[in-house]
Amino acid sequence: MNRLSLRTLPALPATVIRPDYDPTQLSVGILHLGLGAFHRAHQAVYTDELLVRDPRWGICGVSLKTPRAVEPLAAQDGLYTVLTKGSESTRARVIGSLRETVFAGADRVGLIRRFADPRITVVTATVTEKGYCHDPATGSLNRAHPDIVHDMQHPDAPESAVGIVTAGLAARRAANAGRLTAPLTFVCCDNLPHNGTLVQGLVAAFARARDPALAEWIERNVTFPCSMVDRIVPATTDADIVETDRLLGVHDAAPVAAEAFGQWVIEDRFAGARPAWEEAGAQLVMDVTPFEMMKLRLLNGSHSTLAYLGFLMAHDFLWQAACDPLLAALIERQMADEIVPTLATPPGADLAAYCAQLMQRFRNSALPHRTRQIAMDGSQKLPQRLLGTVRDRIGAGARYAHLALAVAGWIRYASGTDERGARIEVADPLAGTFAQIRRDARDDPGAIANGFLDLKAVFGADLVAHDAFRKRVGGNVVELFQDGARATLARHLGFA
Ligand code: CS2
Repeated sequence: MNRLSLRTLPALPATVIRPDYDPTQLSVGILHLGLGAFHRAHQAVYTDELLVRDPRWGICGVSLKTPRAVEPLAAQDGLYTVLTKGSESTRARVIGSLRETVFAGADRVGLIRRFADPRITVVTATVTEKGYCHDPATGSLNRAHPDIVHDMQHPDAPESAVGIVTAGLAARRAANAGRLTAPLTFVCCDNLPHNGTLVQGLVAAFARARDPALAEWIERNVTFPCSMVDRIVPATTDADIVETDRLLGVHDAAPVAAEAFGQWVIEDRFAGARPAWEEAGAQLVMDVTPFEMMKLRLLNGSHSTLAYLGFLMAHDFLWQAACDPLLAALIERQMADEIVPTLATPPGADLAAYCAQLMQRFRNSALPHRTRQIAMDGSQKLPQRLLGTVRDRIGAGARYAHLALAVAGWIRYASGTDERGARIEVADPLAGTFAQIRRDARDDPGAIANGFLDLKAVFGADLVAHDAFRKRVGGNVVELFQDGARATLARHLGFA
């Protein structure tokens, strides 16, 4: 089978949507860090919409940790397919916005120099929560993180995203010495609270340690608007590749499958030129906070709850968990009774309708989203997905019984065995710590719960010291170990 490429593009079947511009005529105005499925189904698609009118915004996509995504894309001239999967139909669209693909490990110096290119005025990033090497509970730079330790010693050969951005900004500053500055905007597109402000703080801390004048230059020339990003994009499966090849008639080794829904809300605080993403449906607003809280707490909070308890209840896929009547009841009550009361309604939104739409989105069986995939990196996700809400409920003197059960579900999962006693491969930067807690607790559920609840990096000093919170979550962990998730949940909901 021929390969998808600029050469085979014109011969694709008419049913496949494709670039309505000539990809070879684009210049590169965006540098993107993190070439995973999410970027390719989100920012790259919004950008693709604009290129027929404004060819300045081709993307240079950088993979920081592995060449895995780069190789197939490079072999296809950066082209790939987005399969949009609704419950009834699938649509294939070839995206042409990714004009260059780079593996950081192959040319670190070239990558850093790229930040100085005056045509590049926007840097975007999807490096996952853990990719910023911060302390999830406080949002400050984790100076003990091995990548940060390395980058502090070798600032010109950085490994971490924060180290690379700082080195890149130093190169931009050097290139602009004595001339007009070239303002730059960094748009974080990861699911973190106040993501722009958070990354700005991390880069500032790193830059200050390296050179206070650099930190000052960054403060004057670079903005870090916050953004809320949303589209459910599971890891690509072999079946997605087979389906894409059938629809295209040529082989695409790098397709992504996503739901039809998409949302992007960006704080309108750009330092220099930017793509008119609003023409592709993005919302440019003064304050992203209410949108971000709605999304992180309702969507991602529910996702994590379904992932941990759903996995324990033997659901491999998220849609199965969302269709399980017990879990669905928990999620609906958790959203309506405990999460929504902590939120401000974003302009134009309807929180009850948003919750109902989420249940539909979660139940999309055309997207096999693994509970195990969402369960990854819980230590980095829990603070913004569940614990901020818990804090607000505690502050208001209100109930948080459902949220506490969700947190207990995480602890039960992260303790590393499933309900049949089989080992769970817990993927998390703190996995080693979790295993040590389990060993020290000698399989005693109460001691396991206590070990986890002592983790300040996750729970913060306040929740670690909060007796009522510990008692409630700890009690749920013991129940989950003793009776299993299904019986615990049935009792919790008053169904048993
Ligand atoms: C998911 C998110 O993997 C996860 O943790 O909760 O990736 C989720 O699918 C997206 O945030 C949806 O916008």
